[in-house]
Amino acid sequence: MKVNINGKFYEKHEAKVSVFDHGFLYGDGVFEGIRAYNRRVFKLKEHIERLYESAHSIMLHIPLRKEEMRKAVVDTLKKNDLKDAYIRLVVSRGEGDLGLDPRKCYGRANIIIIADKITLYPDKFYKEGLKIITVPTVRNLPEAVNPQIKSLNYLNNILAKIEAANCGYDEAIMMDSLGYVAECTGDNIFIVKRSHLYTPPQCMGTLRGITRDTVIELARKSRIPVHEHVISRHEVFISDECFLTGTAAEIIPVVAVDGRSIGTGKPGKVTLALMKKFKERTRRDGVKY
Ligand code: PXG
Repeated sequence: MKVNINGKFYEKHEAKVSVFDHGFLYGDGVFEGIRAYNRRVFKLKEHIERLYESAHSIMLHIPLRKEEMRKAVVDTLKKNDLKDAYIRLVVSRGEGDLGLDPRKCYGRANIIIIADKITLYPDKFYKEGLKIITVPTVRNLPEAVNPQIKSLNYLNNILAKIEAANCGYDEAIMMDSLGYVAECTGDNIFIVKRSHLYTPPQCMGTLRGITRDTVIELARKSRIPVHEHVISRHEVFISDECFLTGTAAEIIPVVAVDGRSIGTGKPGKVTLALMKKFKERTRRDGVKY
């Protein structure tokens, strides 16, 4: 595996950044998780756009133009000769001193691009569905660290993941500070009720996921009404179907939440239809390399 650090390629064991990098010391930086299917990078433009928005929000200057960043991602895929891949693009504040003041980061941002393969969940869960729970850790408040910023500080989500794992579950639903459903630790959430699709609005504690946007578009094209609306735990329990979306997980059915079975307890019709459409879309669209 060849890892791209600031435009140079390194073998996996030699791909290193300084322990004084503020990404390591403070989680000061931003990232994206991107997928490539069949030698096409899916939604590359959207991921790069979101990366630069996250960076702008935390006042992190990325020393590359967006086109150069897109090219760097494509070059890394070519270098690794991967047909299907998961790309982790990280931009950290760079090296500084031991204080958290980013003005003391004398170097420039570090840009790291790793291209690898991942399957997040075993195939079984895509066929049979996931059983998940809600957890006590509340999603970051937008007024604190806005969940729209894909920052290197993922402790909020990791704490929720730990709580799920402690109870024997692989994924957790996080609520916002008002007690409504926000999202999962690395995925957005959808429910289906009477053939309408619902997902929490992005204003409270929800990342505007690129897979989420794709699913909304696919659903609308299939004439399924979509509502971005607050969802309570009760509404999840009584939904006909539930599924999660994310670049890593793609679309994964949920068949139980907090011990309540969802719908028939099996992946639902709407979910399966959207999974099929999503698969077709990922094979067809994207920047060729
Ligand atoms: N919510 C959160 C909090 C995320 O981190 C998503 C939703 C889905 O967004 P996209 O744009 O990918 O559809 C994400 C992004 C992992 C992992 O290993 C997943 C993400 C980020 C980092 C790691 O599961 N997903």
